[in-house]
Amino acid sequence: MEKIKFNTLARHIYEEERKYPEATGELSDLLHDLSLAAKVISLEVNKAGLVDILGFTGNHNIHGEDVKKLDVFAHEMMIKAMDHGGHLCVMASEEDEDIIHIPPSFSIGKYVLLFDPLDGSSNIDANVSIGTIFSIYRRVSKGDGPGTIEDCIQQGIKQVAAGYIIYGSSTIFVYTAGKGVYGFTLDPSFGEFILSHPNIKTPKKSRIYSINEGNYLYWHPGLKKYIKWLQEEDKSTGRPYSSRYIGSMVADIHRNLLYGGIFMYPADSRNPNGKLRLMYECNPMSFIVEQAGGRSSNGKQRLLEVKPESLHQRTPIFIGSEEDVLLLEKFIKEYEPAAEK
Ligand code: AHM
Ligand code: MG
Repeated sequence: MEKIKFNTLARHIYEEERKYPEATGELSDLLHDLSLAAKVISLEVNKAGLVDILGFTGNHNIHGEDVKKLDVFAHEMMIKAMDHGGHLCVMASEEDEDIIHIPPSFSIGKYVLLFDPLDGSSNIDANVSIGTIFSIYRRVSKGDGPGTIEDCIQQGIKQVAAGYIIYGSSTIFVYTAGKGVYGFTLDPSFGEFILSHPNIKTPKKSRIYSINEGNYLYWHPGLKKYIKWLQEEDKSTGRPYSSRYIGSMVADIHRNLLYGGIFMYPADSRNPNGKLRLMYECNPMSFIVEQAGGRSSNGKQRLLEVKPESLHQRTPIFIGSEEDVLLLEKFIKEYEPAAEK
């Protein structure tokens, strides 16, 4: 097995930046600030199970201080860590209806940050993996004043960098700046993210599918056929596939990224736009998966090319090993109900 070079996230970012003489170092600073937020959120996530034992009640701890819900904590921590670096002109969070302005007292930068502070909310109290997702764009609005909604609603292909932090059996920071995907594991003893997954490449074909099958009844006929096909026995195509579904997008996609797999959150007859958010969840994960050699689609179109219309819009998503996603698209096309054709 090839030995991985001992490197920290901070040093890796610095080394990457030095390869490009035109780089200003601003993106590196942003990634560094994000890693700081990730460490604080990780600490808080790890303490979550102790809340009852330490006598925290309701919204207050034993000292009478406020105890915030973890997702609210993560949302506020991201803002606190990111608003004053001087590199952002505006932010947006899945937890906030409106865009988040940079306070007038802080200088305004040329980048835009979108994030889902803590994804997988239904798993928070069960000690199951959850994650933070982020996405970085360049500002497109004119001038050097505060950024606008226009800066936040850009096509996924315009992303400059994207990443996620998974809080699982260990905390891992995975990011891409368009030159491959790198993963760093947090060493809790000295608080550094250490390079653990250099240049991640996802298998082109897998034997794993991830979807909430409880919604089967409401699916598109093509999706029903596809899942049934995956469950049939045929050695030559590696079937039947195994099913793995955690219900935390970050955790499901992280596993599939490493071992291969297709993750799906489709539209269905009850939720015609699916569940997951284009700007906060699907675009950043699509950028990462594509950079690792995978594919991401809304069933009909490459997800990163979808033109967004609103900040919180939802989209169906099929993402992971390229051959699996291509085949799914074929099934969707072939079994399209006449009304949709
Ligand atoms: P959240 O933003 O409220 O946490 O919801 C997003 C999560 C994803 O992490 C996950 O893939 C999906 O919701 C699971 O949904 P379901 O419980 O419907 O299967
Ligand atoms: Mg979410």
